[in-house]
Amino acid sequence: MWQLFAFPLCPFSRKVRLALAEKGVAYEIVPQFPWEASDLFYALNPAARTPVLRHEGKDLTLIDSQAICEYFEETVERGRLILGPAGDRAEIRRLTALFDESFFADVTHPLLHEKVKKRLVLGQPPDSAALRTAMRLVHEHLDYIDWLIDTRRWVAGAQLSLADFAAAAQISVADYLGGIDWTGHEEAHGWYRVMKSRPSFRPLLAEKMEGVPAPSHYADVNA
Ligand SMILES: N[C@@H](CCC(=O)N[C@@H](CS)C(=O)NCC(=O)O)C(=O)O
Repeated sequence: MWQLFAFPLCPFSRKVRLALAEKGVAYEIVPQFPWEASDLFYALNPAARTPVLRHEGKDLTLIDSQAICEYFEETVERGRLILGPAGDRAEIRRLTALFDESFFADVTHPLLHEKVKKRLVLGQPPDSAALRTAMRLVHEHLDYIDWLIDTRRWVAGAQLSLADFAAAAQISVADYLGGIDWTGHEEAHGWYRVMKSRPSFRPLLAEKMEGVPAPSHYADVNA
C-alpha cells in the first residue's frame, strides 16, 4: 500500500491525492507537517517537504507532486491526466507549473504562512498587508482562469487534465483559508464548482485542519 506523507492544507499533496483518486490508486495518509518533521520523514526527504509517497513493498520513495503525478501517468493507464498530442501535453505541463509555482507563490503560500504557520507554530498574528496583497493577486489568477475557460473547455484545452487538478488544489486551500472572492469571475467559479463536484474531491472537502476552521461555504459544492 502506498503511504502519502501529507497535511490537510498542503496544495501539492492535494494535487497528488486528486490524481491518485482519478486513477484509482489506493493509499493511506501519514499525517506530516513540514514544521514538525519526524526522523523517518527527514530520512525519506531531507528537504522535509510534503508530499512524499512511499511504498514499503516496492522500496520506492517518490518526492515532489509533479514527479509523483508523472510516475503514475507512466505506470497507470486509467484516468489519463497528461494526454493528447505532444503540443497538448506541453500546454498541460505549462499550466500545471504555473499554478504550482505562481499561484502558490502569490496566493497559497502567503495565506498558509499568515493564517496557519503563524497561528499554529509561531504564535504570531497575521500580517494584514501580506493578506491584502494575496487577495489582490488572486484576482489576477482568477481573471486568467476566466479567460482560459472562456476560450477552451478546460484549463489546458479540450480535455480535463492535470492542470485542472493543480489549479483546483491550490484554489481549494486558498478557499479554505478565506482567500477566494469569486465576484466578477463567473467562468472560473463555474469551472471550480464542476471540479468540486467530482468524487475525487469529496475527501478533501470533508477534511478539516485542527485549529484552523474553514468557512461555511467551503465544502458546499454549489457555493
Ligand atoms: N515542488 C514541490 C513543492 C512542495 C512544497 O513546497 N511543500 C510545502 C508544503 S505545501 C512544504 O513542505 N514546505 C516546507 C518547506 O518548504 O520548508 C511539490 O510540487 O511537491
